Amino acid sequence: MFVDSVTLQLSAGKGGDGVISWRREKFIPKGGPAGGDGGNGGSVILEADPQIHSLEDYRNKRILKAESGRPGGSNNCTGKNGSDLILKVPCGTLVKDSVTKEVLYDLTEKGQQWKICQGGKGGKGNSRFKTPTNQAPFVYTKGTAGQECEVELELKLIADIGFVGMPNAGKSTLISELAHIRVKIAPYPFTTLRPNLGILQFDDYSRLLLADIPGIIEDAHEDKGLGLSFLKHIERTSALIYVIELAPYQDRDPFEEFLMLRRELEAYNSEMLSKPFLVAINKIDQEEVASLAASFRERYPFDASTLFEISALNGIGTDALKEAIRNLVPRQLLAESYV
Ligand SMILES: Nc1nc2c(ncn2[C@@H]2O[C@H](COP(=O)(O)OP(=O)(O)OP(=O)(O)O)[C@@H](O)[C@H]2O)c(=O)[nH]1
Ligand SMILES: [Mg+2]
Repeated sequence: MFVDSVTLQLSAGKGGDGVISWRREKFIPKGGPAGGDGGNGGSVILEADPQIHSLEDYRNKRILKAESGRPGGSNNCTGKNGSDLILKVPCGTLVKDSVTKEVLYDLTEKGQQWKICQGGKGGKGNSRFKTPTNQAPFVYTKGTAGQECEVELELKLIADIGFVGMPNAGKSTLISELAHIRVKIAPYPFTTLRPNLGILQFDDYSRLLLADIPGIIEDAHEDKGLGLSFLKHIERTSALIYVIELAPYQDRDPFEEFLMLRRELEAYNSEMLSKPFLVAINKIDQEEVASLAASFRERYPFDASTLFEISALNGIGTDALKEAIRNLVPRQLLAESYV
């Protein structure tokens, strides 16, 4: 199950209390205070882990607590510190205040950590309060409480290139061809129900991260089909590839579908339209599609060099597309955190 949003109540561990205790040894009368300090409470830490692709681990765990520190002991023994609770989350996890929805933190890099709740401090044992004038203090302090918070974690995947297209257009077939990964492909709409990530590798070993998301239909912005919520996973990409299906025996106009996709992207977030993009007209291997492709090309208002006729299934035209993808995204944006 793909989960990209969860609300969690987090609490750090409490500090252990200091104690009152006395040194008692046979030949040392009035041994003085010997109460140790409490241990510190464990903190709650979020860590971005590229091996994790969804927040599903947290779906059934709403309340998470780090360990508390142990109280101090006699003989000036300090209590054990509570262990930190490290919560692994996917790269691209935004931490938001659950009420105001303000973004508090963005975990983007592999291994990046954020201490979200600081553990409480251990209290002081009575040894600490010994002074020249008070050799036998009956004083200790309690450990302080750990920090607590309620936050919403929202995953917005970080990829270089996002695929956009109607259901059945061949997006998943294209990512499997370019990134050599196995994903679910089937001849019916809405096969893909969660984003697929794949690495496109070039001969010089540079690589780009591709994201295939579920298909989009007309009025998706009014929640038709699967709606537009999956677009958040390509919102942070540097560029887009529109995958358009040539469907020769159906009364469909691929160019109108391209315009529709752009309208839906605009309805979601108009900045999506300012990303660099390529268009891949797919399924060119079929008969009777030449006129559909030609008509698309004629009406295409953008630079002709951004338009590709491909067959994702048979690998026709995909090498040229791959080369164009490489030139589309500046090199420094290669998603190294996924390597
Ligand atoms: N003839 C032909 N069929 C293709 C080509 N690319 C994909 N298909 C077929 O089209 C169907 C849909 O392919 P998918 O890759 O699942 O399409 P999708 O865009 O991921 O679909 P959703 O996940 O439902 O949005 C499958 O039956 C594929 O085999 C192609 O280049 N030529
Ligand atoms: Mg798919």
